[in-house]
Amino acid sequence: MLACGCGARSELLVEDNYRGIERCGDGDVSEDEQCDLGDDNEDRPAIELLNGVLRRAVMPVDRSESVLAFYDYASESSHTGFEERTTSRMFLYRDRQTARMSLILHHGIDEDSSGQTLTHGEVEMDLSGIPEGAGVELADDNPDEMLLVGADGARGRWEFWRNSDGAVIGPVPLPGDWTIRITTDLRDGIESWDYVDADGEPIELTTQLDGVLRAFPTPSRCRLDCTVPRCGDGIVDGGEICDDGNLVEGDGCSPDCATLDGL
Ligand SMILES: [Ca+2]
Ligand SMILES: [Ca+2]
Ligand SMILES: [Ca+2]
Ligand SMILES: [Ca+2]
Repeated sequence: MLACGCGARSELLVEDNYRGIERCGDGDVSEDEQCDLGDDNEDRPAIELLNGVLRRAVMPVDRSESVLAFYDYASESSHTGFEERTTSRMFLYRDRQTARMSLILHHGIDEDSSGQTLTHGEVEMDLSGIPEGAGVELADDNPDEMLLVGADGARGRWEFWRNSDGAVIGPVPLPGDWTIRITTDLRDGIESWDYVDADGEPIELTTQLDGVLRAFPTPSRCRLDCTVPRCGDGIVDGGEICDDGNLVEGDGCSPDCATLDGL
């Protein structure tokens, strides 16, 4: 007769149920948890990106130059280095010298400087939740192609031949308390849409659903992994503008996570 071991296993399960299995999210703080607020645990990063089931913390691309210098509008095109021939890209950009942040959108690529040809492109975007005080800092190529509409909206209607089109909207505050929603229609030439994160890596998005960028002005009291947010833990939480994982000054992020110092 073969021993199945079933009896021993069910005895173990009964024992576990009897003891109760501790886990993050059950509202009890166990030894290996810093906190546990049960259903009130939440992640509140400084900025998050949502697109359907996608939900992740993101940060701006940081450079030590103004957003307009970085966009480098010439030859009727952007030259950020993130251009792709058949891709529409969006990302937050921050000038490290002033900590001023903007939203950059661009589609396609400049034929003159890249040698790549996209004969015709057409993209439409409708944005809502543009933060108060933000405006169109640059419209590539024509002011009519990116307009503020209504109380907090913006409308992009771009058509382009052998060059890129796009726009810069700003300033976008950080820390912030805003939710920018972007509806995208790739009408011709452009085939994909993505968000470029701080490290330059694109995150693929679907145009079937809105892309949403959201800023939290304060950290959560307890994260979903039962850790307590703090400055210096390497995670840029709501209310922080940086967190380099230390409390050292002069290395790019101040010990209170409120200033881009040094560098
Ligand atoms: Ca727990
Ligand atoms: Ca253009
Ligand atoms: Ca932190
Ligand atoms: Ca630091």
